[in-house]
Amino acid sequence: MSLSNAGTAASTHTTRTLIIGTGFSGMGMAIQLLRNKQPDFIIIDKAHDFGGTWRENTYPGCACDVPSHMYSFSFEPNARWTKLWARQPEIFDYMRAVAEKHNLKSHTHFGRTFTGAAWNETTQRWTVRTAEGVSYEAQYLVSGIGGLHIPSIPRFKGDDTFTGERFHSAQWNHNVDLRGKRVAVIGTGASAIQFVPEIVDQVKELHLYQRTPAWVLPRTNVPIPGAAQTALAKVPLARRAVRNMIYWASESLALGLNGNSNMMQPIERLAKWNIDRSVPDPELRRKLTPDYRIGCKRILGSSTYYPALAREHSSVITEGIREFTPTGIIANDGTEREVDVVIYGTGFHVTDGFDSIDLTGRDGVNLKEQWARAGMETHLGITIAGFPNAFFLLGPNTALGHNSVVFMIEQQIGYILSAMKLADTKRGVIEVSAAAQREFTNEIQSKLATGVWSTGGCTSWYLDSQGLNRTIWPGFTFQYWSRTRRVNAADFVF
Ligand code: N01
Repeated sequence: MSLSNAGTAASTHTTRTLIIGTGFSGMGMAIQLLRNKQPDFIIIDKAHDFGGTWRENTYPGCACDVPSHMYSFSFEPNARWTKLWARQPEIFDYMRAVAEKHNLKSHTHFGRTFTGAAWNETTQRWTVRTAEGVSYEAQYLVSGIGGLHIPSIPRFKGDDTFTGERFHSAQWNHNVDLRGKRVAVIGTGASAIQFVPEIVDQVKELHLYQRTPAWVLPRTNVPIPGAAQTALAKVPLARRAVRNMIYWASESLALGLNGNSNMMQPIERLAKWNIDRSVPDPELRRKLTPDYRIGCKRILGSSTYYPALAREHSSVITEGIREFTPTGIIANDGTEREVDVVIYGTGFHVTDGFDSIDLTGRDGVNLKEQWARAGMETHLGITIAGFPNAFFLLGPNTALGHNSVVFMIEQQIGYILSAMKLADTKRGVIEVSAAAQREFTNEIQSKLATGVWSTGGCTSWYLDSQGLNRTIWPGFTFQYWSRTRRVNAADFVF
């Protein structure tokens, strides 16, 4: 991709709106700015293509675990999804096609790594810095950095002495040929359960180091026949009906997640049945059966994960990792397994991932320090007191355990556009009040205290270091829609 419009080192660009990231968030924001006749914006991205997480994650089997007719822009439907849960290459292609259709490339500076931004009281603008030395002056700053982009690679004693290959699922090393290799996988989250069944046939031995078993519902990824795709392409009403059906089916899960965890019992029974039918060995079944309520961690879906682990050459190790050696891994029970490759399916820095945003707001207040002192408080996950004209897409407490985050992103984009419009009727500056932010945070945290994430008996990456859930929206997504469809001027100071 061209860098021709990205400027040279040490240059400064001035723009009305600076968007960080070219994933669903950044692209969606950009397209809506265009549709609202506000073309004065620049998107920056560290990489050289659109797609965000769908550009970065290329591991075998990488797919969306939300049906794609829902996990796509409502204003850019794709009748041609070939599978109910599209795989990464298809989603990546969709995003690139959407970017091309809206000519986003002409607004995008690729190869620009956001390092921080500071609010300038004098100019009432954000000064945005990049690692490459190019800077930007912008009235509005919109973060579309996503929640899951900094791989978390745990350290183990001796790991740097390991002489084989090691890589994280989000940084898959496609140069490593796994055929005939002894492979260790660490982690049992959404990524691992997708790539384990894909590699099991290639490898000589597969050793899965499991700290906590996941609840996994049966799921067969059905292809969408060509005739159905054509019908969906021809009949927009049918497309909308499919989307609505998926939406409401997913929403029903929020009933159990949000409060009455008894409602999760039938789903838990289905997941238990999935283990029982797939794993004949009682000892392996015991290892794979979680002891916490389903939904406490993200619910996974696969009909191939358990059969992969039940294979002769697979083993599930639950004793924990004591240390690495140059040729393998020693578990806490002292058993050493020699391996050629270690794959980390160990997830991402999530609540601490926001630490990477070095943002300095009014009076020199640093966001990271403010959050360390007072907790990750925001208003609707979008705005933060003390940080005027800065907006966050998929900010704290707006990720989902039950439906499509693209839906949340679209509501947030609408809200941001309204907030900008409101600011323009004032002095061009808008800042949420500390009172509105406090009220929202208290409300969310009291709701979360009774949800399955807090009462389900597990720990998860939804929780921050103080055990508070700073990740999930504790409600139906239509409640979020209702909360964000209008900007309440009383929540802001101007
Ligand atoms: O990561 P995870 P992921 N020693 O954090 C284990 C999204 N996603 O990449 O459960 C040993 O879920 C950890 O163990 P435990 C989706 O939102 C979406 O799989 O903490 N093990 C866990 O088993 C998803 O939720 C799609 O005890 C260690 C695993 O590593 C999110 O990405 C597809 C460890 C990490 O699981 C993250 O999923 C894929 C240690 N020190 C992913 N540290 C879609 O389809 C961690 N673990 C949209």
